[in-house]
Amino acid sequence: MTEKRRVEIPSFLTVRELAELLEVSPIDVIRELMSNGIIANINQQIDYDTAAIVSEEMGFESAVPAAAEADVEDGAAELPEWRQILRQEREESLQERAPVVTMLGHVDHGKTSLLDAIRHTEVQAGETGGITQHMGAYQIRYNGQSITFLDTPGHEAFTAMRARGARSTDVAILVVAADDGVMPQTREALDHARAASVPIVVALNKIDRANANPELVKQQLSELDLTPDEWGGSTMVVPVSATTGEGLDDLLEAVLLVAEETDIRANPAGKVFGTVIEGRLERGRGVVATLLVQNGTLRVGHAMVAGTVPGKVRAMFDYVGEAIVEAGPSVPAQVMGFGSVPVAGDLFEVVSNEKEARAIVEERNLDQAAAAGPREGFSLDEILARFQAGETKTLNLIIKADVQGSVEPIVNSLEGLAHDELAVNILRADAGGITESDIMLARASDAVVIGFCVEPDAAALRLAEVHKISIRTYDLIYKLIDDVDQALQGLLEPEYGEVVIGKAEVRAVFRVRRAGLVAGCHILEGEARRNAEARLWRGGQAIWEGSVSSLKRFDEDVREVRSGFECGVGLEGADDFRERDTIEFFVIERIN
Ligand SMILES: Nc1nc2c(ncn2[C@@H]2O[C@H](COP(=O)(O)OP(=O)(O)OP(=O)(O)O)[C@@H](O)[C@H]2O)c(=O)[nH]1
Ligand SMILES: [Mg+2]
Repeated sequence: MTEKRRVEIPSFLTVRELAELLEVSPIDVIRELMSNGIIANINQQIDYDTAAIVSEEMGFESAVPAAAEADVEDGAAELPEWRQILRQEREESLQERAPVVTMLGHVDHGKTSLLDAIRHTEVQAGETGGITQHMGAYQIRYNGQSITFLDTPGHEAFTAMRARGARSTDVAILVVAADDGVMPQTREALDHARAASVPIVVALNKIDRANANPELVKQQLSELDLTPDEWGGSTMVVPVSATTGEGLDDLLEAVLLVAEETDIRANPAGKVFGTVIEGRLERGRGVVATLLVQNGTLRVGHAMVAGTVPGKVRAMFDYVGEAIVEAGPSVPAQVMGFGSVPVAGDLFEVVSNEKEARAIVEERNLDQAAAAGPREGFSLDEILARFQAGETKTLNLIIKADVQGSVEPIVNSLEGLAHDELAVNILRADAGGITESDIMLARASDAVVIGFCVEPDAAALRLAEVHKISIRTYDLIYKLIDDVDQALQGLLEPEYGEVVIGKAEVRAVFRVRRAGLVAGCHILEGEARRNAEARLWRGGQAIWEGSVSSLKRFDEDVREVRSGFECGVGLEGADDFRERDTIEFFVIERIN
């Protein structure tokens, strides 16, 4: 038997591209698709699964491209790390757990509102400007079944949070406003969900709006290969309104239905691990981290490690703030007891004791240091040296934010601001209040301290006053970015140029005692100014250029003369005026 030819098929491709790959006629591909019940034209996109079926039936062995293959084990495409660890649990120890559902979508499409409507609370109204800036975790009960929800922000700055939200979840709800349709972060969120192999339910929100156009949005969804099931596709698209509550039951039913198709189990008695959803420094409470337990049961007193942060669970709270002593699979818990703020998105695990936690951290730190090597161009000394040598023009910044999850989007957005020759240098970016140490660093590096939802403490304020260090605080990320942008503009080397302010025609020439030769002029346009520069034109040629030495109306010295008026103009050192010459007045101004 001849061996099947192997073809590498990308996640999405058109019928034409598949035909080219297989070196067959597109007609044959279309015919094969039809025999599988799929009516497609030559330019239509099909997904990997469909393409794989067709190519297999046409006698090929299909495979994902080599680059993607590294991440694929046993046919499970890019399983998030926690799922891979979970596979080490024995089958018989696995029990049902609450599905974890992440709200994803473009800014303002109603993710938080939907979640509030589901929970009957009012978080959305309480957020600054109604814009979600970190990740929230909640648990609800629906028809006797628990469901864990993660809320993510839709603003473009928060890519990493959406990616983390998609990776930590069982089901993604892609929220699309029916009056706005598919937008950039809708696509981005979809990519994250697909990259994490997470099933998607679409919530077509705001259908109460008069300008809602659900049919158009469904069309857009189809183009993203999210064809609604009512149109013969396989995506559940549920029309809802967070405002009226319409469709919420259908949405939850759809989510539970989709969840049935995935493995939503864990071992409550197994190895305790999960994902850091959020970490923050709270006044009076210290480090508080929101952890989503994904396997095992986290208990007060457990020693733990999250990334390179060791800790011990001193107290735990559920999402409404009630103290709890344990949290099992799918339970989001606010945990106190980490040594510093853990990084959102990192995995955490319980270890046997604090000593082991510290040992693991030490090892990881060593590994990281070895892997990172000396960091090019990021050492403070280096930046300072270059700055002092005038080699770079940089704005040095120290960023402090309330939660770890905000640090990253702020840093990313700020780094994206760099103008041609100007760099933004972030010397420190951490979660936590503004302290003396930040001010000292700022002083040493001529940096500006920026606080996001945090304030300087009294000692820091004092020190900042003494050393005249500027501290700016914000509670909206966009204002922060705007301000820094403005500051950067201010740092730009100013550029000066000529701005013509007026033109005059010489109508008579006088010789005046002491003032010398004076041109009797009529201002044709704009104005003449005493402190302006001027250029004398004759027959299309500039014959003189210099400063205005006198400007008079009748006998009086004046500062300016507007168009339509007569005046006497003296030009420094010019002694050759003729009738019909023109004088152009200009000033040198900053033009950027
Ligand atoms: N009419 C109507 N308005 C809605 C609906 N859902 C949300 N809104 C409004 O849309 C705006 C944005 O809602 P949010 O819930 O904050 O949107 P979001 O997706 O969480 O926004 P980010 O978290 O910033 O990405 C608010 O003014 C809501 O009142 C809805 O179903 N109908
Ligand atoms: Mg929101």
